[in-house]
Amino acid sequence: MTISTQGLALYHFESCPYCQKVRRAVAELGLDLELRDIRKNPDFQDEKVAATGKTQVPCLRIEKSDGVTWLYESDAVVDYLKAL
Ligand SMILES: N[C@@H](CCC(=O)N[C@@H](CS)C(=O)NCC(=O)O)C(=O)O
Repeated sequence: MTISTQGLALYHFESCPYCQKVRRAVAELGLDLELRDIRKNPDFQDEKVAATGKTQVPCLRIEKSDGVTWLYESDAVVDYLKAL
């Protein structure tokens, strides 16, 4: 059965080691997760900073029926994805 990643998006950039750690976990878990590269598309960074006030990546945007939350810290993001 495919694990649903609906409503999830990972804000990251290629050379960031913490982002690499999360992307590796995504690959190991076989998740089809939307990736939003903040360097290739600065609009992604702008919307994240507007929402959270933070420039840090990686960050997982979690959209559910009751709203949007932003999860920082690579270990926390990996734990969240493992628990899906
Ligand atoms: N403890 C954080 C460290 C993340 C981190 O240092 N990210 C760097 C890029 S590799 C960053 O976003 N630096 C810019 C900033 O913090 O605004 C994690 O594990 O996610």
